[in-house]
Amino acid sequence: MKENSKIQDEDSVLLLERTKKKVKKPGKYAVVLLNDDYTPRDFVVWILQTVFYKSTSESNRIMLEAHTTGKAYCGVFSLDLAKTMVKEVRSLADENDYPLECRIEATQEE
Ligand code: TYC
Repeated sequence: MKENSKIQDEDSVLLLERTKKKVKKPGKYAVVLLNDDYTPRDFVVWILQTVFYKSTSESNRIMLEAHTTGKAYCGVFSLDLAKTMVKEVRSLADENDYPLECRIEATQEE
């Protein structure tokens, strides 16, 4: 069927039928870890293992990337999960008096 094909209904009203429905894919949300000068490296590695379930070597790699470039991606999640992880990182950092920060970045995957 043609897109926007016109269909006449019983009441002779012309209806415009959209045949191609635009389906918006659910957004994906990246959690990004930010560098700072005070949080110990070991703590950042522990956060990556505990909150993001990363292996020791992957945790070290991500920590070093944030340390050297200023930020590093921890993964892509649903918005709910990304929010929960950011909250978890903040509360663990607060409990330990570290200024470790992370944020959510919206991505739109094809
Ligand atoms: N830059 C910190 C230090 O030298 C370590 C660190 C790494 C902190 C990564 C935050 O996201 C971070 N102690």
